[in-house]
Formats: sequence, structure tokens, C-alpha cells
Amino acid sequence: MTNDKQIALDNYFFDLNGYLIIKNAVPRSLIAEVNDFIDRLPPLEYGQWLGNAQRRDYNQNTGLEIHNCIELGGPFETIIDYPSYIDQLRRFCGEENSYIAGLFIDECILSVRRSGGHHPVHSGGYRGALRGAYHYKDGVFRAGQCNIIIAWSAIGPGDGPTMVIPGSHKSNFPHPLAGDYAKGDRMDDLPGAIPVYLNQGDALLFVDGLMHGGSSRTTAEGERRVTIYRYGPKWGVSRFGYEYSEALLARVTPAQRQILQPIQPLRMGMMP
Ligand SMILES: O=C(O)CCC(=O)C(=O)O
Repeated sequence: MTNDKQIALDNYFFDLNGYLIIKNAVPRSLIAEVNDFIDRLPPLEYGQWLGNAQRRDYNQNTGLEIHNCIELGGPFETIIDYPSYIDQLRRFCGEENSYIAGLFIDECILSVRRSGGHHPVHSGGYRGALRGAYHYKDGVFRAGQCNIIIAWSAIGPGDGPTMVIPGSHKSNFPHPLAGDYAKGDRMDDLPGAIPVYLNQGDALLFVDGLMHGGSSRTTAEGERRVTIYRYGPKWGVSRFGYEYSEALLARVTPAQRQILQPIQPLRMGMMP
């Protein structure tokens, strides 16, 4: 297939469903690096820092989640702008063809989930936050936040796959059976929700306004290992206030730095 046809196909299905699956998004060498890193992780309490990254599980059922994980270096930096998805992100949520084109990663998480874990359903077009909203108008995408979930372990039936409700980013009604996020209701049997099975190295790209969550992991052994990077327009801010360190900003490539700090601080005495 020509590149133009592939782009047209991606645009069509992203608009229709709110998500894309990118097969073999990252190579085996990166998969090995990330898994080796996770294997060597020290025990971390909730709130404990690991350099400039911090364990901060979304809730009691999500399992270990390390926020600001780009700060962990190596492969976590490499995937900031991996070629298999970065152009789609620029197109969908990077304000392309505007005076303020560019991306910013406002949240990045390493998530390791064991048996029993899950993430309740949330989002959807109905009364959705502008931050994650989906828009297409005048020939350009203007989505808010788009997420890339990369599977570092294979995620099949029972392994706690992310679930999505295709098309729900445009929904005008609340899902009548969605349950209560705050109560941790599980989305496993939610009508309309489908599991997204991923091989190691595949990625799920979706607009945050899509109804989604993580189904229950029932597999007894092993861990579901994913990273979740949230991209949005370059004028965004960090959701929880994490900052990228000067050391990180200094060592990444210029293109990556543009995504971590797209707008340079302009301080007293500096020239514009
Ligand atoms: O853990 C998952 O599969 C879903 C994660 C999720 O819903 C989120 O981070 O917004």
C-alpha cells in the first residue's frame, strides 16, 4: 500500500472508531530493554520517588504505576517520538496547520499490573473534558489528548487488555450501564466495549475522549506491562505538576526536547 493510502486509511478509522492499533510499533531490542528495566525495579512504596519519576497508582486496583517515567531514561526516552506513531500524533492532536503546531507529553506512565487488577471505564463524548475531546473540521484534526499504550508484554484474553467502545468519542449520550469510576466498577462486561489484544511491541493509539479502561487481569502468573504516554497540543501543561528535569531536557534529541518543553520559558531579562 502507498504511504498516502495508509494515511487515508488511518484517518478514516481514527475518525470512525477513535483508535488505531499499530502492529510492531517498536523493535525487539526496545522490548528487551524495557522488560529488563522492569525486572530490575526496586520495591517502591506509593509516593516513593525513583529519580524524578514517582510511584503514583491511579487507584488501588491499577497496580504499580510510575509517573513521569520518561525520566527513567533509555527506552523510555526513545519512545517519546518513535517513527511508527509520531506523525499520526502530530496530525491528530498537534494542531497541525495552525500558528501553534506542536506536541507536548503531559503525562507518561509505566504500568505493571498483576492478577486481579483493572482500570474502571471512563471518558466518552458525553460531557467529556475539552482536554481529551475529539474534533475534525475544515480538513484538519483538532483532537485534545491522544494516548499511546505500548504493550511490553503480550496482552491476550485474561491478561487485562485495555477495552474501548469504538465510536464513543462522538457519543451524545452517557452509557447507561457504565457504572461508577469512583467506586471502581469493572468494565469487563460493558455492552459495546471490546478488548484490544496486543502482541509484544504493538501499540494502541486512541483519543482520550473515547470510552476506555482496563479489563480485569485474570491470568494468575506474570504481569501486564505497558507504558501510557499522553500527547496533546504544545500549549498543554502537566496534569499532576510533574516537571521534566534540566538533565533530561539536556540529554534528549532536539526533536524530543521540543515535545517535552515545546515552549521555552521566557524569563526577566531574556530577549524574545
Ligand atoms: O490500563 C488500561 O488498560 C487503561 C488505562 C487508562 O484507562 C488510562 O490510563 O486512561
